[in-house]
Amino acid sequence: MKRHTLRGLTGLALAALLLIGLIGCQGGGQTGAVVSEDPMEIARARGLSPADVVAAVKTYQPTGTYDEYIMFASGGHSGQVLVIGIPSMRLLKVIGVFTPEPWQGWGFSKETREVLAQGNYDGKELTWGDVHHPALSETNGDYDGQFLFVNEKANARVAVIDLRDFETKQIVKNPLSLSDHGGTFVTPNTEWVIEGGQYAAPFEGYASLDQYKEKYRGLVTFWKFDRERGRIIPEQSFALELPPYWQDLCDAGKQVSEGWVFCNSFNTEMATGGVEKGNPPFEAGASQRDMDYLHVINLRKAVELVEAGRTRTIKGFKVLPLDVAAAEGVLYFIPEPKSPHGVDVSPDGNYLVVSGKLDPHATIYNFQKIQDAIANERFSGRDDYGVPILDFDAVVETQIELGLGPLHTQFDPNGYAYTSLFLESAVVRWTLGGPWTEKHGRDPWTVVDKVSVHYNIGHLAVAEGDNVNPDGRYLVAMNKWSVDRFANVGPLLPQNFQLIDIGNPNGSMQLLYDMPIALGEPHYAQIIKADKLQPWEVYPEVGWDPTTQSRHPAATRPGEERIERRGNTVEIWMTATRSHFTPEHVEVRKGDRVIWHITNIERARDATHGFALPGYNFNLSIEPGETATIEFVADRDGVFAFYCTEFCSALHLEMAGYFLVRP
Ligand code: RUQ
Ligand code: CUA
Repeated sequence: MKRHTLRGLTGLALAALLLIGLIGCQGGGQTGAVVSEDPMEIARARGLSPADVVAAVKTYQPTGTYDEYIMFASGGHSGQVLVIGIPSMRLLKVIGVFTPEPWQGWGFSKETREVLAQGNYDGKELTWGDVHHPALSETNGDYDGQFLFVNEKANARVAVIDLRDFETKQIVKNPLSLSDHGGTFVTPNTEWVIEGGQYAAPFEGYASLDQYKEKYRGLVTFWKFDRERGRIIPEQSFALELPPYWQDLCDAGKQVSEGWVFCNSFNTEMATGGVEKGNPPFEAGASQRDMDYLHVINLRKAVELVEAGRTRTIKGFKVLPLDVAAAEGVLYFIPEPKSPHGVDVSPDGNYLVVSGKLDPHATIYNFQKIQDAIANERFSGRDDYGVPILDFDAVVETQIELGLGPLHTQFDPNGYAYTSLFLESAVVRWTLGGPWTEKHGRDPWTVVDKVSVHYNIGHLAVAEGDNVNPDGRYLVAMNKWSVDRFANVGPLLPQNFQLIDIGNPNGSMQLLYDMPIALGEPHYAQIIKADKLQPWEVYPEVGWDPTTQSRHPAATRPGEERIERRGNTVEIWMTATRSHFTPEHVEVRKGDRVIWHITNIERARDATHGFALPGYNFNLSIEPGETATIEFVADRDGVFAFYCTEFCSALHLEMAGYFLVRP
């Protein structure tokens, strides 16, 4: 197409355009018009370096071709989850999770409103979220592409997303804690979805800060997942009571360490702040000690004790008490330096990597040594709550100096680990030791490469980099600050995802692409091989309820449309297809209760219809086959035109009707 346009230009016009391009380039690298067909000439005109051209070629995804990987990223404050293609870094979907999402009608239909309401706090509706850590379901420690779990830190909630339709099916509100952070993580066969806590508080009611040590508690919650039903079963779930240290990130053991769970913590000082009262501020009070505690949890043992009835019930939820856990070998502590953030288990399950935010080292623990220390009771003491503390020297494998502010680590298949360096704004690549040494053939436990990122990286995600079979290939740096990377859009700046090529383990890492994230602070992401996902193209049958993944009781076939009145209730069974709703007139009396079902009877892919009812604050997205319901009291009289909100056909604007509310 472009070529035709070019042929149509006169030589003079072409020369003029080229000149504009070249002048523009001298003015700052970006040009409006580059008309050459010669890649090198275009690159020169746009001021691109050879590395830029390589990066462009590595990330460009021609129309109609698909990305090799899909990344599920937290949507941060938006309360949603982002679906991003890799390597193109194209945004494919925003999944409504903890907050209403108008385009998808998420939280507007009766069905989805009920799912959202599962996350209410004591009946109070919450309209934002602080989404942190997505976790793909696993089979034998490998992503299986069936479900995605994600936590919401501000209110300690966990959501279940079904990857057959990329929609949220369930939200559970943790009854015992208000905030969480160390979740979600799954056990290698997704029997348990793990939600670690964060800021300690009393499980129930009020207690003053003087009673912090006695009354405040931390916890980690094990949510039982029923894969058949695609739901968490709260009655079969339990929490493990922990000291009021601020538990942080967790990871599930895998392979040799399957059955164990590891969570790091900070504020083992049990500082309670109060800078205004002359106390040390939290950031100082919580950083006094050289060591905090890595929590080592024997999950199998915990489950045995829960099944043996050793729990207490608090607020209707099973809790395995701290004294039982400490006495029965469920819980051990390991000293970990200095306000650590995150613990990551190597793909073989042998090594645990912990980075201290205030320590340039990563500390690597050896799982077998931990087992030996437990068996031989190599304890250096117990904490104030009676939890045995394993002797640091007995369990540590090594420490490596990585750089400033190390945070999170992921892995590739070649025996390399990748750690984010927050203070240094870099990603560092280093070698694992032990059985991994022969894979990379280099010195074990050694830094081999570093690449700068922009700026203040938090998490990083490697393709399948936290499961038992990492792919490597790509790494995404999830940067908190973007500063000067994008056009100035005012004082609030987007975050910056940077795609990095890690495909050549013997060469250096290469920065490929910047993607601004403009709706919140994503924390974590996971990257799955795209062909592991097998989502539906349309719903399996006409009249489908996505919230139950089964036939909707109000499914309506063509010819079955009707309006029925029962006393003050008016119920409508409507169908939608290109380009009309049936019926088109709906008339009620003011004060009537209206129950309105709409079935999209289309079978064509992408033939989604919207349904807007202005004045009553409804918008629905009704995908092919779906039935959705709105329910409300017609408390305003007047005439309300309802219409389709997806430009579905040439006569889309005619896809409308009147809702008449008689006074
Ligand atoms: S976090 S930037 Cu909320 Cu996972 Cu470490
Ligand atoms: Cu249906 Cu527009």
